[in-house]
Amino acid sequence: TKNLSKRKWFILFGNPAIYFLMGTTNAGTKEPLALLEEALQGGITHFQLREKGRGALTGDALAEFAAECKGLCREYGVPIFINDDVELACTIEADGIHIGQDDMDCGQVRKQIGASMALGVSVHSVKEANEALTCGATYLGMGPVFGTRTKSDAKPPAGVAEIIKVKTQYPHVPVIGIGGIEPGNAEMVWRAGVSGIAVISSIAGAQDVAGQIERFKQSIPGRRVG
Ligand code: TZP
Ligand code: MG
Repeated sequence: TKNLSKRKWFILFGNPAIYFLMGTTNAGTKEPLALLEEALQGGITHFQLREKGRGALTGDALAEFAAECKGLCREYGVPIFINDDVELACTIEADGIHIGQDDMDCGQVRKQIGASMALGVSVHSVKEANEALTCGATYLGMGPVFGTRTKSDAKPPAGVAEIIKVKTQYPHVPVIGIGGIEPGNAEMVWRAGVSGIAVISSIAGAQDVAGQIERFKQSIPGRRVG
């Protein structure tokens, strides 16, 4: 299958992104692939496989699950990113990889993945943004904006102040807000200038996944209709 990022016309963050992150441990009582498909049907625009925590898949089981996630994402034309696992990202020919500050050096990652795979880097300041962009980041993740219970080692809630600073310094760089984002608090994140919002629990834990994604879409300023 084709690597979406190799297509010249492919713009990674052209429209406001509803970027869903999930691993098998976020699926609750649902079957993880069924949850992903519900989210794809509901209209997520980006997907990141973030397989973490107690009972997380490893090895062949993880590679198999990742390949299944990619297959589903392809059916819906949604790019798939792999959290913090260069080897896995390359094995399944993911569209991108996402790393944090405590993960591999981003220059090293860019070298290993080559030019055509997208590279997302989590940053918390203009300084970290500058470093990430220097080593070839495609987009930046920033958060946690609000309190989150999903990431055990998350920093304290940062609000949107640093997002605004980074967007002021780098207006054309896509920034994705993350951390405790729900339909009811998403508007201030959009207004900070993000290209998208990244969500785990508010989508993975929703009764009506498609309905929740629709509520996120309605939270985009100026997109309250249609
Ligand atoms: N990075 C910063 S906060 C976070 C990550 C991966 C977790 C986001 O999960 P939720 O459930 O949307 O708060
Ligand atoms: Mg990480």
